[in-house]
Amino acid sequence: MKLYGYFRSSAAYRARIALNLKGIAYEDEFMHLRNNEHNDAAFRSINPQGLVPVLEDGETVITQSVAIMEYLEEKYPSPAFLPQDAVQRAYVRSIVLAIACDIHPLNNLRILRYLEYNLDLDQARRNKWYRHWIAVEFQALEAKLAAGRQYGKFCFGDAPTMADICLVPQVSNARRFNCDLEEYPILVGIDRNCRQLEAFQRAAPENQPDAE
Ligand SMILES: N[C@@H](CCC(=O)N[C@@H](CS)C(=O)NCC(=O)O)C(=O)O
Repeated sequence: MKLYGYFRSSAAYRARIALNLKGIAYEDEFMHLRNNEHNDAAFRSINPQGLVPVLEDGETVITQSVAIMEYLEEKYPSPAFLPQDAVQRAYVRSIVLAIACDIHPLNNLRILRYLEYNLDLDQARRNKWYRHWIAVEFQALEAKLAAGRQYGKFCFGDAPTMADICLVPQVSNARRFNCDLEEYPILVGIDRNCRQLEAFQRAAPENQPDAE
């Protein structure tokens, strides 16, 4: 398999963790987002959205990190990163989607660039925007996990699921933007537990060959 990614891309980070948890070897193809390589015609012909990650499995091309995770889970069911029970699966997916749909898109590179170049927001205001959306959704996620009482070492019980695969890259981004995480002891504790696993460590931005 081949993964188009970028060391700092949190969506590609999800795909790397998922591949590592499944024990699947893959080849990297790096798209330097800061240098706009993802907007080249060559990459747009692979993913018209011009976003990473993209997973190639033979002739199959899969865009969207959540679709990539679901594909890997279906094709390689063991070790599973979704629970067996339908209600529990829905619970894990609700955490996945809270992060992938309600946090990440607001703080993506193209959004931050739009704020900078089209709306003339300076760095301080862009950081305020970034930290605001992290705080809104991390508060909700912390409350959800506390109320759901289903977390253990990980978001759901004591084995990593897709929820953890999404949480760790988002916490990593929050740290990069100096978000205050003190209010989220459950999220921070789960992030710490995940980062002790080799699959998460190998996927970390600083451990990628294209890391700067
Ligand atoms: N919903 C997509 C999001 C993909 C995405 O936004 N990737 C970012 C990197 S984390 C990207 O390619 N950004 C390029 C840009 O914003 O210009 C997914 O989960 O795969």
